[in-house]
Amino acid sequence: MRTVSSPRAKVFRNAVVAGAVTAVASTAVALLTAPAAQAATTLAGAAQEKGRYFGTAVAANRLSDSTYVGILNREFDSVTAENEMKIDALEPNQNQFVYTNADRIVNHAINQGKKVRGHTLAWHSQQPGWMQNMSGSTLRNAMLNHVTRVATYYRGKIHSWDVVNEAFADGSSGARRDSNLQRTGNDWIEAAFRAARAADPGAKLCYNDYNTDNWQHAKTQAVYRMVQDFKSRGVPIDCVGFQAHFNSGNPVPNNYHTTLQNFADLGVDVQITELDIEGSGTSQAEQYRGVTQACLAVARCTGITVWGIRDTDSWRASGTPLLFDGGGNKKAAYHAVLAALGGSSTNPPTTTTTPPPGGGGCTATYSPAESWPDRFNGRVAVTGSNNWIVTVTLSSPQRMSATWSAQFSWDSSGMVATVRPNGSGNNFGFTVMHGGNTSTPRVSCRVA
Ligand code: 9MR
Repeated sequence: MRTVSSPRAKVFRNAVVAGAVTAVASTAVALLTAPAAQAATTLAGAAQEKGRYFGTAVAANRLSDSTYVGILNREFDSVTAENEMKIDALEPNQNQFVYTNADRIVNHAINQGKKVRGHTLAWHSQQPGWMQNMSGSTLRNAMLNHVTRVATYYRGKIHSWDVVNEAFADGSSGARRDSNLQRTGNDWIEAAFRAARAADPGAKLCYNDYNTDNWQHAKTQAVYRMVQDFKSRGVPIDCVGFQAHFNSGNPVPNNYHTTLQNFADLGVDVQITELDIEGSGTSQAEQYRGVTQACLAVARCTGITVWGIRDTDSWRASGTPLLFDGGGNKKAAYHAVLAALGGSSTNPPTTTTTPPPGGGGCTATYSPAESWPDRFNGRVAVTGSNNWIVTVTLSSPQRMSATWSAQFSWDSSGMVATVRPNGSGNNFGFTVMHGGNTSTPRVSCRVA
């Protein structure tokens, strides 16, 4: 992911550096007295500690749903547009590109510091009408033009592109899927990869498909042979995406780890790109756990993306295949994935209130606010006095990287802030770099 450079980001970085310098003197003491670092409490936070990302498909029309966006911002550090970057969406008329909805998703992700998976540059499905009616070299050129224009437009913003999607047939043939693109010549896939590399040399280029999870299946073997061939001939491919849409008729195979490892051994990254598992309760949770463990067991499995946030957001909503229920509550499957990633959901930030001592005095109420994979904001509201002193205590390895609306000073450990009014009222806030410890800062208030 590229760094977004804005004046605000620079101020933020400087604040982090300053905080780090103040903290150096007390590191030895902090190490002796600090409680054991707590486990990450979000999917993205836990995945990052394993060197991976945890993403979700996002639909642009849900970005106005605050529950949806709240979960998205808190839990995920990678985003795939569910439909908005497909060919019909981006090039509805030939050579007329419409990026509005795709940009809403990409910009949201980038503003929140999340990666973006691009989905998808070349596919037999969801083609605009004008492309469906094309064939031969006209179609080949139109496809390559689409790849070049879109990958160029998003150059520098996309972590991984699904360059080609679903190009192999189901069943036992091991053949390419018949399509207008396939009929332009068997080399259409490598042509698409070369065009994508030329347009965005920094993006990882993936082949993405479904029903490629079971190592024994002909389709899996056929994709494997194509990747092997591409690697041997220098066709630019960096990754293979396993969509991983599972249900009772297509359960998680017990050789899933073997499949991922065998592809990785070809010298490509593997990514689980559209995970959903129909079911409920323990059985669903155990399958999610198995998929997560399979990815963690393969060094080149770089991330997992689930295909939606709440069950009600899913393309298979009736199968309740996702990690959050329709109300946005964490399901057993969520807890299984988080635990498999080494995280823990036992210490979510909560509101704490310090009552005024002996009736008089003041009260400081802490409320959790925005959160990102590496940091969170907290707000404190003071009542009972305008002449207050609030103490905010962090726990190691937390550090404050930004403050606002009050005057802050720190003790020598950098963990205890003494906060006084600065003339801007009785509410203030701060950003905590949590270093994996998302426990709630403690606040207390006294009258000066
Ligand atoms: O989830 C997508 C759904 O909203 C669309 O109607 C459908 C149309 O093809 O595509 C779904 O996403 C698919 C993805 O792009 C490719 N792999 C299979 C996914 C589920 O159908």
